Amino acid sequence: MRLRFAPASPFVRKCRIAAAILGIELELEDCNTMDPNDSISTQNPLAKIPALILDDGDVLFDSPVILAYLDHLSGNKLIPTEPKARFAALKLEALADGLADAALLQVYEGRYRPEEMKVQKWLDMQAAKVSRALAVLEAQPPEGPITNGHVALACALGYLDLRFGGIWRDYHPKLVAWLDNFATAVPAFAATKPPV
Ligand SMILES: N[C@@H](CCC(=O)N[C@@H](CS)C(=O)NCC(=O)O)C(=O)O
Repeated sequence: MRLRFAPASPFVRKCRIAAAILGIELELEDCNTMDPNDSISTQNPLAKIPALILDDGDVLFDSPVILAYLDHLSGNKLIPTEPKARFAALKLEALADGLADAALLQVYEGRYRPEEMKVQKWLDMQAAKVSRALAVLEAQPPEGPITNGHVALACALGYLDLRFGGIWRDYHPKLVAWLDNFATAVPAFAATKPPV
């Protein structure tokens, strides 16, 4: 299986870490989502990564679907099957992905819009989503065995470290400790750290 990949993507990182936890090998294939000629736009009409190219040529996206597929292949070791735990893990994954999305949109605003066209109100709205999500997670950091939600949260926090200078660390000591514990338990977190 080939994963369309870019080193800084928190969503690609989720898939790589999940695969490592589950003992599944993924081939990485570079992708440039900004290049209209990159085959990603035929593999995924949304032209987003990650996209997982299966051996039969079928393509899976987005990252929650890929994690669910990898988990299915490995006999459900990452996403709990018991309903209460399952929906808690899926909800945590959605919250962490949403946090990463709101962070990513702020980065894209800087990357794609000329300075004079920036809309501060919209940037503030995205920053507020990140702040609220962090506050909720700091109040009650995830517990228990590692799930898809934990993997997503580690990658979202890693993205804040990469693109926002790790400022979140100054105000969220419990989450910092949580991420340290995750990194100790999951060597793939350090192994997939994006280059600065
Ligand atoms: N919900 C998607 C988000 C994927 C996403 O936003 N990927 C970014 C890279 S980190 C991307 O491909 N951006 C290109 C674009 O938005 O055109 C997922 O979980 O996979």
